Amino acid sequence: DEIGDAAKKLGDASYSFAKEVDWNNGIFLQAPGKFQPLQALKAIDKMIEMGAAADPKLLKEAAEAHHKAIGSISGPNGVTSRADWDAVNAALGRVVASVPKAKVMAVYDSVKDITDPKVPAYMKSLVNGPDAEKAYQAFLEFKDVVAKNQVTTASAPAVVPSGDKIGEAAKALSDASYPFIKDIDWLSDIYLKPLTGKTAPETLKAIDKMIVMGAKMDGNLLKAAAEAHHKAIGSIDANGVTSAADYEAVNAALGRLVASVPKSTVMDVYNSMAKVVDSTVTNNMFSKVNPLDAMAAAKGFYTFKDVVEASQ
Ligand code: DGD
Ligand code: CLA
Ligand code: CLA
Ligand code: PID
Ligand code: PID
Ligand code: PID
Ligand code: PID
Ligand code: PID
Repeated sequence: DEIGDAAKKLGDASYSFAKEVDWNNGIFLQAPGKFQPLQALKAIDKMIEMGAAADPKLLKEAAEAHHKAIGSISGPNGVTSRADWDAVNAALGRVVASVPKAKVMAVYDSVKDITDPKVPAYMKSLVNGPDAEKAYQAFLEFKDVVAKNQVTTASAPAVVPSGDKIGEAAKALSDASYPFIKDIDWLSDIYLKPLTGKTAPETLKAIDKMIVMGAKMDGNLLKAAAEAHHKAIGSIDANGVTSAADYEAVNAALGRLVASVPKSTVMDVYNSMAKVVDSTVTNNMFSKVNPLDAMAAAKGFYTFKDVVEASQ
C-alpha cells in the first residue's frame, strides 16, 4: 500500500537517527516538563479516545509489529532492525490513517500542553543534529501520504456486552474494592519512579508480554474497555478518583478483555512483571493505604478471577 511504500522512504531518511537515539536512556520515563498529573491524564484521555476510534485490526497489527521489532533489537542503544523500524512506522501510519485528523491533532495539542518547549531541542542535542532534521523532513512527507489515506469518520463504537457473569461479578469486586481505590494517591509521582536495579532491556521484556497479550485480545472488547476508561476519566473527583459506577464498568470491561485471551498469555504477563517488580514496591504500596481495605479488595479480586477463568 501507499503508506507501506512511504514508510520505506521514511526509513531511508530516519534510520541513522534511530540508531543514534539511546533507547535505553532512563530519561524517557520522566514527565516531559513540570509534573502535572491531571493535565497529563487529559493527554492520555485523548490517546484513549484516539485508540478507541482506531480500526481494531490495524491496532492489532501495530502491536504485532512492535513485538517483532523487540525481537530484532541489537547493540547498546537498543535499536531494532531497519526492516522492523520501517514495519513499525508503516503500521502506526495506518493506525493514524484509520482515525479522523481532529482526533490525532487533539493528542498532539494536549501532549504539547504538558511538554516543556525546551524538550525537543534537548533531545536533538543528544544525537547528530542533521540526522534529526533529515528524519523530521521525511516525517513531514510521510504524514502527507497518511493524510491522503485518512478516514473522515471514526469507526463504529464497541458493542458492550450486558447481563453476563463477568458483569455481575464486577459489581461484587467493585463494591469490595472501591474503599481501597479511594485510599490510593492517584496524583503521586511515585508511579514514574524507575524500578531499582532493573535495566531497560529487562523491563522491555515484561512490556513485550503485555504487547503480545494486547495483540491477542478481542478487538471489540478492547475498544469497549478504552471507551469505559474514557468515560471514567470524565467522572473523576479532585483526587483523581472515578465514580463507583464507572469504576465498576472498567472492571467489567477489563475482566471480559482478560477472558478473551488464553490463561497462559495472562500468566506470562504476571510472571514477567513479577521478575521486574520486587516486594519492596508492593510493600511500599501497601503501607500507604488502609490495610483492611486492601485485604477486602484482594479477596474480591481472587473471587472475581474465578469467574473470569470460567469464561476464558
Ligand atoms: C518533538 C516531539 C517529541 C518530543 C517528545 C515529548 C513527548 C513526550 C510524551 C509524554 C507522554 C506522557 C504519557 C505517556 C504514558 C505514560 C504512562 C505512565 O520533538 C513540536 C512542539 C511541540 C512538541 C511537543 C508535542 C509532541 C507531540 C508528539 C506526539 C505525541 C505522541 C504521544 C506520545 C506518547 C506515548 C505514545 C504511546 O512540535 O517535536 C519536534 C517539534 O516540536 C519541532 O517543532 C516543529 C514545528 O512544530 C513545525 O511547525 C516546524 O517549525 C518544525 O521545521 C521545524 O519544528 C523546519 C522546516 O519547516 C521543515 O520544513 C524542515 O526543514 C525542518 O525545519 C527540518 O529541521
Ligand atoms: Mg510507541 C509514539 C516509544 C510501543 C503506539 N512511541 C512513540 C514515541 C516514542 C515511542 C519514540 C513518543 C515520543 C515521541 O514522540 O518521540 N513505543 C515506544 C517504545 C515502545 C513503544 C520504546 C516499546 C515497545 N507504541 C508502542 C506500542 C504501540 C505504540 C506497543 C501500540 C501499537 N507509539 C504509538 C503511537 C505513537 C507512538 C501511535 C506516536 O504517535 C508517538 C510518536 O512517535 O510520535 C511521533 C519522537 C518520535 C520518535 C523519535 C520516533 C518516530 C520517528 C519519526 C518517524 C522520525 C523522527 C522525527 C523527529 C526527529 C522527531 C519527531 C517529531 C514529532 C513532532 C513528529
Ligand atoms: Mg490500566 C491494570 C492504572 C488506563 C488496561 N491499570 C492497571 C493497574 C493500574 C492501572 C491501577 C496496574 C498496576 C497494578 O496492578 O495495580 N490504567 C491505569 C490508569 C489509566 C489506565 C491510571 C489511565 C487512564 N488501562 C488503561 C487503559 C487500558 C488499560 C486505557 C486499555 C483498555 N490496565 C489495563 C489492564 C490492566 C490494567 C488490562 C491490568 O491487569 C492492571 C491491573 O489492575 O492488574 C490487577 C494494582 C491494581 C489496582 C490498584 C486497581 C485494580 C484493583 C483490583 C481490581 C482489586 C485490588 C487487588 C489487590 C489489592 C491489588 C492487586 C494484586 C494483584 C496481584 C492482582
Ligand atoms: C504544526 C504546524 C504546521 C505544520 C505541521 C504541524 C504539525 C502537526 C503534528 C505533528 C501533529 C502530530 C501528531 C502526532 C500524533 C500522535 C498521536 C499518538 C497517539 C497515541 C496513542 C496511544 C495509545 C494507545 C494504544 C491504543 C489503545 C489506547 C492507548 C485501545 C482500543 C504544529 C507539521 C502540520 C505525532 C493513541 C495505541 C495502545 C492509549 O501542525 O505549520 O508534528 O505531530 O493505550 O486503544 O486499547
Ligand atoms: C499530522 C498533520 C495533520 C495530518 C495527520 C498528521 C500525521 C500524524 C502522524 C503520522 C503521526 C505519526 C506517528 C508515527 C510514529 C512512529 C513511531 C515509531 C516508533 C518506532 C519505535 C521502534 C522501536 C523500537 C522497539 C523498542 C525499543 C526501541 C526501538 C527499547 C527500550 C502530522 C495525518 C493527522 C508514524 C519506537 C519497539 C523495538 C527503537 O498529524 O494535518 O502520520 O504518523 O528498538 O525500546 O529498546
Ligand atoms: C527540533 C528543531 C526542529 C527540527 C527537529 C527537532 C528535533 C526534535 C527531536 C529529536 C525530538 C526527539 C525525540 C526523541 C524521542 C525518543 C523517545 C523514546 C522513548 C523511549 C522509551 C523507552 C523506554 C523504557 C521502557 C520501559 C521502562 C522505562 C524506559 C520502567 C518502569 C529540536 C529535528 C524536528 C529522540 C519510552 C520501554 C524500557 C524509559 O525539533 O527544527 O531530535 O529527537 O526504560 O519502564 O522502567
Ligand atoms: C499465583 C499463586 C496461586 C494462586 C493465584 C496466583 C495469581 C496469579 C495472578 C495474579 C495472575 C495475575 C495476572 C494479572 C495480569 C495482568 C495483565 C495485564 C495486561 C496489560 C496489558 C496492557 C496493554 C496494552 C493495551 C492493548 C494494546 C497493547 C498494550 C493493542 C492492540 C501467583 C491467585 C492463581 C494481574 C495487555 C491494553 C492498551 C501493551 O497464581 O497459588 O494475581 O494476577 O498497550 O494492544 O493496542
Ligand atoms: C488469574 C489466575 C489465572 C486465571 C486468570 C487470572 C485473572 C487475571 C485478571 C482478572 C486480571 C484482571 C485485571 C483487572 C484489573 C482491573 C483494574 C481496574 C482499574 C481501574 C482504574 C480506574 C480508574 C481511574 C481512572 C484514571 C484515574 C484513577 C481512577 C488518575 C491519575 C488471576 C483468569 C487468567 C480486572 C484504574 C481510569 C479514571 C481510579 O490470572 O489462573 O481476572 O482481572 O479514577 O487516574 O486520576
